[in-house]
Amino acid sequence: MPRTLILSDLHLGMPEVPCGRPQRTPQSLAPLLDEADRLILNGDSADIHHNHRREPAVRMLEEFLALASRARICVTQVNGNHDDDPTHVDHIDLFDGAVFVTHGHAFGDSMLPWTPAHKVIGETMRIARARNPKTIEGFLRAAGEAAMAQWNDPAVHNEPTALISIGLNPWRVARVLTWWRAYPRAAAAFVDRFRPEAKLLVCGHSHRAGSWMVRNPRTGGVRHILNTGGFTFPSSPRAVVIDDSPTTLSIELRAILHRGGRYKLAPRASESCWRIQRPASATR
Ligand SMILES: [Mn+2]
Repeated sequence: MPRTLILSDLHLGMPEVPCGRPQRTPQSLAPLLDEADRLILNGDSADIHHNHRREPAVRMLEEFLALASRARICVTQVNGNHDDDPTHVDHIDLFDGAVFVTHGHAFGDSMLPWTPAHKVIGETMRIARARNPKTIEGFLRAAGEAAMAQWNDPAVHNEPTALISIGLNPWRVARVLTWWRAYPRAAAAFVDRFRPEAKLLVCGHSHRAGSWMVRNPRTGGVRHILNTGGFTFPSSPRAVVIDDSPTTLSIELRAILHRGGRYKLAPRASESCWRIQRPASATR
């Protein structure tokens, strides 16, 4: 039974902070490669655009991809706001469109409402969306362009943009909590608009792992939102594990444990599992 593993927000190259999460290295992440036939890195895998983190970020990502290649695992890289790259994809439709995968920085009007870069990001996104306002590709590319506006602004490299910085500022804490509350709804609205046929959305970006069922008050339909959280403060990482058989898709949100300096998939699902019957005529 082929298995797909979806991870997000590894943030390779981001330095650790006191009381932060354990360091990620290619070697510490290697046990996760034993668990999959296919790996989807759903954005913010490495801080490749940050002036001070680029070198370790690129090196560690390349090492991790080399380990995956040696293990014969097919890797797909999805763009996040820290690792936008035109050669990567902005989204993936899996299993005949039943599962929609995207990083999650395109859902709202601002991807990082607690940061000083909030204004330049929001303004760039607004202008970029107006050029192609109707398609999912337009929205996702606008988010990529807005993300790069942050990294092209030298001032942001001196500002704490990571979520750890919120602890220093109560106003930022409030902004994050408000954003976190609204995030599953914004995610569901994005899917309603661009992928109404999808049964599940897998995203990351907010560093708040979990599963939500969001009801659309207009249609009464329910969207399942799975967020894999992140490997840095303040989240604990999770993985979406998809086992694919000819008749059923089994989808689980699993904790990722840090034991003995290595990241491993928890043996059991931390949240409910979903089973989706595949149409008899479906092709993969
Ligand atoms: Mn992100």
